[in-house]
Amino acid sequence: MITNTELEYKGNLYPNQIVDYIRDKDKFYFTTDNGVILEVTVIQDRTIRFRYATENNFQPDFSYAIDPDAKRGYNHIQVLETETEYIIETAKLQILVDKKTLRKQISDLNGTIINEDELGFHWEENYEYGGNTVKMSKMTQATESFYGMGDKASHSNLKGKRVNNWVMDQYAFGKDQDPLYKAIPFYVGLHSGQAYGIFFDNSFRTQFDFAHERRNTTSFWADGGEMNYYFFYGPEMFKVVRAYSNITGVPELPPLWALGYHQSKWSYFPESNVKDIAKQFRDLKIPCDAIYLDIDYMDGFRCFTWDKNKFPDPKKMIKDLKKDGFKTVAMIDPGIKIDKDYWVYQEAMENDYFCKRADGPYMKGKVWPGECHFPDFTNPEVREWWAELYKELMTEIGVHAVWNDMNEPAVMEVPTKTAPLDTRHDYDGHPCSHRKAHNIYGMQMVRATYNGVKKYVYPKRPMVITRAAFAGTQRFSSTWTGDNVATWEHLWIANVQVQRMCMSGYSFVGSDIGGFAEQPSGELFARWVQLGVFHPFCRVHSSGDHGDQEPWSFGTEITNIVRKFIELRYQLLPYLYTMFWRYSKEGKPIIQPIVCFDQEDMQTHFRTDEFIFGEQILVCPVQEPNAQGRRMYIPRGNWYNYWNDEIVEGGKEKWVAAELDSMPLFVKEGAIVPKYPVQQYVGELEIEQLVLEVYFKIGDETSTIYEDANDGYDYENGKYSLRNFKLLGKDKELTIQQFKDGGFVTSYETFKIILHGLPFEVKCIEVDNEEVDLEEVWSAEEGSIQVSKEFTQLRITES
Ligand code: NBV
Repeated sequence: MITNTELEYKGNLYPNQIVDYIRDKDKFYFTTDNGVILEVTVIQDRTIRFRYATENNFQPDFSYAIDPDAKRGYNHIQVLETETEYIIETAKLQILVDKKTLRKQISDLNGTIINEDELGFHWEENYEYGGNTVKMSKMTQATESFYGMGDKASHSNLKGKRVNNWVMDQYAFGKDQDPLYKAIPFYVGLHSGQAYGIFFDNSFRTQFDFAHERRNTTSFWADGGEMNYYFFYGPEMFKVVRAYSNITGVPELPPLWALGYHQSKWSYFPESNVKDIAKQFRDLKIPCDAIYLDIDYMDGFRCFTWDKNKFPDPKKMIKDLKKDGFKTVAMIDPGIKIDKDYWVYQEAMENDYFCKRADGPYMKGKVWPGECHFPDFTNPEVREWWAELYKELMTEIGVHAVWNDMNEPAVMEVPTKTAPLDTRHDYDGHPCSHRKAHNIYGMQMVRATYNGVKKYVYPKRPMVITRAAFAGTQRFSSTWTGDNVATWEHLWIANVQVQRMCMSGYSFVGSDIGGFAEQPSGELFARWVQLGVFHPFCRVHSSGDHGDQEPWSFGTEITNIVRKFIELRYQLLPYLYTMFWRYSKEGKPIIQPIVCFDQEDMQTHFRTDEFIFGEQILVCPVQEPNAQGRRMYIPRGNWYNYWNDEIVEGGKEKWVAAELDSMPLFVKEGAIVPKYPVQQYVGELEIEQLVLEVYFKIGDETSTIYEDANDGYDYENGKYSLRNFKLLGKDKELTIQQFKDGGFVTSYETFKIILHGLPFEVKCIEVDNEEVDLEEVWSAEEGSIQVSKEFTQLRITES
């Protein structure tokens, strides 16, 4: 083994032997002879924080990523000391700290190594900027795979890759281009059937090397700050994501309209154009809930102003659109035009809210309005001011939601595309340069926006969208993947990015459907809509400098296909909403790559295309032109082909037919999938009956349906309806039990239960142990049963 002293010639410094150990309840401090302190905190049995100081000195403990409401608490901690190591044991893990090197080894309670330091912590002093480049290297375990890391446009399994986290405006980015718009320094590792996660909570530029430079090593490092990371143990992947979500937070439940289909373009103007687009949706009966106003609604791109030539009466326009069921979403950028006659500029100047350079002048950058200054959103007072700016926009003019763009921050005409690194930031009372604040700048902007929107749409729920993000931004805002391109490759990228974001704790995400730059063919557009309706955020957006990109822009055949899939999304809204509820409650990813669905099946570890929408629907987009179907991997278990009820056995690859008006879509056997009728927008119809699509299975399966008023906060006071169904299928019997919770009374009284794959003839139906008249409830033609929503047990038999 190479000793630490031998390694020092490379310019790196290493901890040496432990000379002091202190325990303070759930915290453990190990101090080395050369002044390194390792702080280990047991946050939960499966969540451990590791933090290192050099020169015996920790920096103030402050992070924007961490959710102040993160749950803490463990069942068990025990410490043992041997001649060579300290051993900290929790109810799930065992952490060994080597007395000579401070290296750690983490195992489960059976002794399986989950993660171990290779060289472990080391550092290099940064004489140019001060502080250290902090580094950590780990052993890569045999067959280890790596997932997560935000919006990387690369193969979902990052093994063999090196990635870089520096929030960047990347117009028309390409496959494998890095970095992109988001910095989420969190990954999930998987080996020996066990998953764990590491979140490196450091806002400087971070890099991760997943067995790229050296096959047996996985390492991560940052240009400054502390080596400060959280370790999460699964062993299931979704539990790792859940534990990470506990630490960095989850969003509140969005209003249901935010899950509808949204239409955007850069830009719809003037007012007549916006209204015309809205009218076409209704005339063509294509459901749509929101229309977006891009930067051109502003007066000379000044945020919080209106171009009165294009939009003479925005308040009335928004009101008219609302009558027709459309919400209006407006863009707000961070750059504030330098214009002494502009009130936002004046207020910021008077209060000294703009960022300054190290030597005193304001930071200046060119964006859409010309030269701009940029509010320092890392100053709490600036955030409060920014939140208040939304008052008029939301309460007076009536805008429903806000879209923050360019908040990396993007700056034009400079090679770095962003603010100079010496720009100063308050960082909530921990003054620093842009090197440290860059990655969280957009996050703090959208945090301020969220606070304003939330305050001014109250008692409704807020909806905010951001382009830039850091770990934890999911608490405040939904997001999209930025300026993609209308190519088939980008359809692949969008699919991978959204899955990856969901595995990075950021589930409220979608891509610009159809592509932002360039013009899609009708076929590409249709295939992208098919994917997009299964993404948590579903919006068509395009740069508008080419042809149109509305559902009807590509001829009747495409319009009909697009309508069919948007209608399917609206039917599946109660299913999707339930997933959002689960996500916002416990951080479970809304979309799971199939490796997360079945991590024990090695065949899933390198798949990119197939994913599970929620927990029970398998989706696989067609990503090539002229396809009549595709090969795909069906995860283990039995699945119903959604379109024809054919049952397929998983655990193998299969060719699945999918002409342009179809796509590979499967439902897990045993699932109960709720459906609403097609509506042109959320709330258009009062739901008179809830359809339950029941997919028969021999054996049992549970399904959940969450509903509430679709907006507002009554659900927090118990006004929700939670139904847990337990399905139990036998040769000649199907039983469905219902367990209800919550005080919300749904508008419908009955369920229409549609039975799929029932292997016997329905001869007898019992509701709560009483036989009912078949003629009254059963339609043999449709294979459906009408039954009161109150039942607790439904039994269907052949005799
Ligand atoms: O505001 C214009 C666009 C917007 O449409 C897009 O969605 C953003 O990602 N914005 C970028 C600025 C211009 C990009 C070339």
